[in-house]
Amino acid sequence: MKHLIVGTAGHIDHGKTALVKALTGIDCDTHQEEKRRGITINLGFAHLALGNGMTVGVVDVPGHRDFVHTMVSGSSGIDIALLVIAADEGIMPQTREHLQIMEILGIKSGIIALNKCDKVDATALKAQRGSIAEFVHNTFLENAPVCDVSSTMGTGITELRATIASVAANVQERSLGQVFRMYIDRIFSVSGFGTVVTGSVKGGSLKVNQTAFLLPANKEVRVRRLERFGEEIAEILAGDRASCNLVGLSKDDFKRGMLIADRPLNHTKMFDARVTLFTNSRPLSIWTHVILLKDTYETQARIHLLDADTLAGGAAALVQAHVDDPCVARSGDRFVIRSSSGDATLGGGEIIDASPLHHRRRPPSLINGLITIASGELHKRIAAQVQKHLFGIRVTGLAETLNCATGEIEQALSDDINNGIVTYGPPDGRFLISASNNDLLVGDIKKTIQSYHASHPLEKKGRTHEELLGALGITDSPGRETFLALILQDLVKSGALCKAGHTYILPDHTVVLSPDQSALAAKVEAFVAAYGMQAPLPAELLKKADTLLINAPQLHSVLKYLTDSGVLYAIEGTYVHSRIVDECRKKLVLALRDKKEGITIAGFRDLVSGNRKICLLLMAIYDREGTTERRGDVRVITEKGMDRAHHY
Ligand SMILES: Nc1nc2c(ncn2[C@@H]2O[C@H](COP(=O)(O)OP(=O)(O)O)[C@@H](O)[C@H]2O)c(=O)[nH]1
Ligand SMILES: [Mg+2]
Repeated sequence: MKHLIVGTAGHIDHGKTALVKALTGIDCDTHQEEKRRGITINLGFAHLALGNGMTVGVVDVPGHRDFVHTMVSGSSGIDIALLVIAADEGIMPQTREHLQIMEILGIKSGIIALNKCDKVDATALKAQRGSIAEFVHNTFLENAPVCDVSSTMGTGITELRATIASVAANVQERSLGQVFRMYIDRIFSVSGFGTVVTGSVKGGSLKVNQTAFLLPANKEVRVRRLERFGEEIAEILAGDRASCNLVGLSKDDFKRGMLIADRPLNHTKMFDARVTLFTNSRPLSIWTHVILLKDTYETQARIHLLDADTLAGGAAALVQAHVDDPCVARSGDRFVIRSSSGDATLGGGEIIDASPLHHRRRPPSLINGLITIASGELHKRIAAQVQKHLFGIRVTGLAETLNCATGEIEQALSDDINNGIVTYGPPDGRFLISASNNDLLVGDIKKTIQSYHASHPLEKKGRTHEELLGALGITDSPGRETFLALILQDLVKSGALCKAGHTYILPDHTVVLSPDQSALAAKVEAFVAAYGMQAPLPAELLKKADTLLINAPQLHSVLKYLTDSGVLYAIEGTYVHSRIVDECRKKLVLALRDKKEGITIAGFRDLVSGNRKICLLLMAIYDREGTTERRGDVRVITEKGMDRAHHY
């Protein structure tokens, strides 16, 4: 069964409420004031069995010009428009206004009910049909069926119901893969139950006992009970008129215009959109104060024209809307703008980007980007969003931004392999980055490592993951660490990078000494070796180097090289030649093999005939490499040390 909502529209007194009653038996004008004044003020709700097993929700809206904002909030969630035109009066101001609004809201299907047929003769009826055909030309109702009815007499009601059924059969349902969103249109308390809110489900689904969120405050609630068409139900779906009994908050926390979602969502104070003005609208200047209506939400807003300096009636422009009250918006959402005094509907549009940067200037690149997104199919919108993220975006985050399911994104990516997007990671944690940003990022990674190699030519190692994060300036979010790890993994796999210990190096990085450097290395080595058991202090080394015309950086890189390649040992800033370390180790290990109680520093000094300082350094080296272990005042041999002893 499809889940769809039919909504009325049309001028006041043309019989919308009477027609809903004739179709459903439900009187939507239930309020005292509505009864007294004989007009609809609030939204009315009913449900209509179509006779084919299918039931649709019905929203009845007011036709009075003072309640256009109520009409917009009711019409925002509907799938099929039921435009009611009284045969005796014909097309009137709110007939026009409501049609324009429904066009702007993106409603695609509808039916025209030519009501009060009992009041006119056949000739007048024919004339009305002629003017209606002209009126709906070039609108979504151009090919809509026109049904002659009389709500009070009951004429044509059966035929109208059958027409609604056949139109409903051709309407595409809303997506269930989306985030669950329901904008609140009514709030009430039911004694013993708590707060109940109602609305039209815009997308996704919600189950009983699930956790939901009241937005934009992002407050958590539990779903205790759900109803559709007045009957309890376990799950509500996109396209349902539903009521939700929610626990966890008080009734005062809820306001019309807020929304219930199945996850926390960001709200925004601005979005980019394409706005179209009604043909009869007054023009907009570059900045215009308006009232902005989106679903059941209403706010003061300023509209900033991006690709035009003024906008005339009937024309369209790209805009950035700045709203006074936080708004939960998704790309593709529709909205209506009215004059700031609320006396005229100006037009409306579709949100292109719900998380834009603040556009103070309006460069052509910005405009072109927006045009691409606005006109584009899903893969173009994906490409445009992904391009904004220099360091990639998670597929889940992208799905939320684009208001679609992750599966739809995966599908769009596999449909079009050449759309310039590179993906990293497993499906559930996939990151997307544009090919051009990926090239830049990979280039930056290589450059960072390259420049490290260049400034440390005698070092075998490169840069660690953490050092790269810092060097690339991507330290601000934990997700990006994962992203960089995935890229590095990929680069190692493809051979673009290699690992050296915990660091990443370029594959062609080798430490090759030039003849000059070799000569230098030989000099420094000989010089350290000459000290024998007198380990040179760093300052002494520098002084000696100076006399050999070796500067400090040269000395350091050569020392690093000699240490990396095992010729020298570096400990506590002091260098000891490996020959000394090896000779003394042999003596120590052989002595300790038969001396399980261990050896003191004094004993070690006697063994190797060295000064106290070098003996302390050597013992530190043997401890570090695991040959010996300190036990109070003595060093004992370890298992690893015993292994070594066997080789001597
Ligand atoms: N003669 C006649 N009167 C109708 C018909 N439909 C509605 N009316 C009357 O027109 C008035 C306005 O109807 P209502 O449903 O409140 O109009 P709405 O403002 O469009 O909701 C009421 O007095 C109805 O009884 C009809 O088909 N024939
Ligand atoms: Mg009414």
